[in-house]
Amino acid sequence: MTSLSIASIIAVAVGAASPVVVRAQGDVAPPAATVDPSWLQVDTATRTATFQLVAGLTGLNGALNFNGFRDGGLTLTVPLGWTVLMYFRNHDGMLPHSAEIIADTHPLPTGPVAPAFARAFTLRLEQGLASEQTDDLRFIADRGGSYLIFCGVPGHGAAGMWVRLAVSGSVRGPSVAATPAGKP
Ligand SMILES: [Cu+2]
Repeated sequence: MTSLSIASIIAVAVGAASPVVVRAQGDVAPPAATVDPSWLQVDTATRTATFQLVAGLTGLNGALNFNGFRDGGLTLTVPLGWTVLMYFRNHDGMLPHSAEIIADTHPLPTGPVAPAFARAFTLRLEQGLASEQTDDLRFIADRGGSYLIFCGVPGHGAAGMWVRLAVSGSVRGPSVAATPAGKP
């Protein structure tokens, strides 16, 4: 009977402690956006970088973000000459979004502009793709430099819905990393 009583006390103690833990989690600030390594797949044989580009992955910036990042806070780096395959998906339940690779320009365009690489843009660039619609971009990163992955729906990119693409002649493989956010 003594052991049962102790078990009951422990059970009560655990039960009492649980709400405290929940409250403690609720009090802390939401975690900063993190880079999920599974977004990027690398095929060295075909020299192809495959990237999952998700519009409105989180609620950040009114969902005007790619993969939870805004204003260049994420950079995909690929070696010069590699093929880039981007699987675009609009995760935003409210707004349409699109994506294109554009030159690193300032000020930011207010709508669609000519892409920096042939076919480096999604369908319905200006109107955007509706919630959970997908499209693929496939292009060869045949010119080095800094580029923007930019939402072409008017106003979105200028409001922060862009991240970065770097095409580098001095890296051995693709990578994706969080980078300082700011104006281009
Ligand atoms: Cu958008």
